[in-house]
Amino acid sequence: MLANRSVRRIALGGALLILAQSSRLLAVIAEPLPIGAALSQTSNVALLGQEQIVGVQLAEEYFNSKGGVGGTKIQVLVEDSAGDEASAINAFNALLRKNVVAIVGPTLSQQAFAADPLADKAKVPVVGPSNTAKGIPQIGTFVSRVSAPIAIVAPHALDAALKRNPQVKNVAVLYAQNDAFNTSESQTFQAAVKADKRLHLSTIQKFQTTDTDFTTQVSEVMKVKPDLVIISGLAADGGNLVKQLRQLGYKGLIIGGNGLNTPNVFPVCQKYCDGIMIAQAYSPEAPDAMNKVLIDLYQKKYKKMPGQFTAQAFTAVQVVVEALNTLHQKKKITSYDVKELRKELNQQILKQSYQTALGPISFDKDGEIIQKSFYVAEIRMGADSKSGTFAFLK
Ligand code: 1QQ
Repeated sequence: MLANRSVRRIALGGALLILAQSSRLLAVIAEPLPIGAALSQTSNVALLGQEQIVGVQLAEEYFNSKGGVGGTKIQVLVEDSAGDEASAINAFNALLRKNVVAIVGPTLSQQAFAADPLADKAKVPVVGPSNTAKGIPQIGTFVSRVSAPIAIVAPHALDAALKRNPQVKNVAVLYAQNDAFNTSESQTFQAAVKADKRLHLSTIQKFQTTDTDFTTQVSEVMKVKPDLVIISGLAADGGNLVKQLRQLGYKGLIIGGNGLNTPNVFPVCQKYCDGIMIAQAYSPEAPDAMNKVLIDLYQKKYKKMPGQFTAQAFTAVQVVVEALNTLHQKKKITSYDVKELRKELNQQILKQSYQTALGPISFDKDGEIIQKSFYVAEIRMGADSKSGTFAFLK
């Protein structure tokens, strides 16, 4: 197609731009290959996003050390998607202007519902690294995710809690109603509690991800004398809620949702984080070869084990790189028109299987991840009330 048009090639900051005479920017296969990452680096959501940045950076380093895409290096371009929809939209637009071949992001489902349609319209593949709400892959043809739907992951935590204390009867559920993921996750928990004849859904309390004072909700929870409290919030609000619940005397089991699934919650609830049970789509104990690779890379830098958000972000980049490598075997990657490349990349992402740190994965026709193994971890805080670990339950 390009051959029919008169094209001019200009080198610009290391990138090779191909301009059509029509002055419409036609194709950019820049070297290194630009892969966008729209992840939260500021706001409260950075408690979750920070771990993802580490994941995409380790992936960039690792896959480049393995030759990138047929010898062409990749470059992960990070834009801060902060904590709200507008910031995610800005991050996506900035990445689209940089002619990325695909986007990994954004951090929250709430943001994905707002920003993903832009990429879908521009026909740029989006691989969700942590979007777990119902309906994400259905946003559009160009949207897939490596983060297993919360409807599949979350019930594992309820099973683990009931195994820990088979006497559980009264259950209190709390969730951040201004957030799509937390609403989705809570619906899953509520349905699972209602479906279990041993359990009674005693109260449902709502809050906002921006809340810091949970006195009202906690007093309502205490009135029903729960044996189990299930919290769907993000790290800052969820962590504070746990703290206030314990400070007001709650002694029973606590399940935290995916929004609390980070060591960054430790400074928020401190010693009160101890015992929170959280379902996991990743285990550092899984035997997969790529998990060993990730753990080695991570330990060298951080002297501890990676968490789920790091592993999923690493995997999102892996998926893009491996699908690009498959395309490269058919046709040299740098000879693609960028629009053609994105379209073929999207199809290829959905077609192949991957051996990842999350185990073997593939996608269904909608771009939903197909993953086998899920886990439950429990937070164990150290005597200093600062350090803690995620202990994986057998
Ligand atoms: C979502 C989530 C968040 C907890 C990811 C950080 O699962 O928004 O879907």
